[in-house]
Amino acid sequence: MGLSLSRLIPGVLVACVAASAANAQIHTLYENNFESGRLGSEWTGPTSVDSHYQRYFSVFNGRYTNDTITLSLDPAPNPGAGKYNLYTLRFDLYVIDSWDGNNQAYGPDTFAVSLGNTKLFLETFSNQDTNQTYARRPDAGPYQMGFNNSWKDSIYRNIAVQFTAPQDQKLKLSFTGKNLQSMSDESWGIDNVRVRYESVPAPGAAALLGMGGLLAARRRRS
Ligand SMILES: [Ca+2]
Ligand SMILES: [Ca+2]
Repeated sequence: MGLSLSRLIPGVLVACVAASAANAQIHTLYENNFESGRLGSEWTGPTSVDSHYQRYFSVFNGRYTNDTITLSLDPAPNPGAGKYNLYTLRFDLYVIDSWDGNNQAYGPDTFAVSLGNTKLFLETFSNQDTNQTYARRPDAGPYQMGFNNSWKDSIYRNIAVQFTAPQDQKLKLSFTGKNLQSMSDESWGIDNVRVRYESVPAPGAAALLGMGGLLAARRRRS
């Protein structure tokens, strides 16, 4: 009995998780396209808003070089026993001017996102003929969109990062550039920042639910 249960549970678990994902409601905790031209007090660091080249970049949160800016948010409401909040951060990244990707002499030119001290995203980007770690092509670029006329620029839309967080403290999401040169040579910005969440069953709860359902089914058959 113990053996057959343990063999069956993985399938039951998958079914439970799939059912809950289909029913789960996705809520918006935060979204900002920065078209108002100002950052709220939820943003800290050397904050700035740029509107110089709106044809490509609209109004955005930037520009920065080797800086860290932080978005602080109250966590989503407690989802209740046996559940947790699964968050998804989405944003557009503007990679501006002469980023060198993995090049060791001029880089590696890195962009990172952290939750508190935990790295959620760490990739290099290039607007040159050099390799980068981020695995997909930009949605626009690289070509000259603005700022330094000598260098191309790129737009990566809808970068998505999933995470969970403690219920009893603020979410602190940090965005950081590293190994970059001066603002006129390598800079970045972010736009269309969205934080959404859904409450999903904790794995333990799903397994228990699955086992309960299985035992009930067995009882009915016997
Ligand atoms: Ca914008
Ligand atoms: Ca440029």
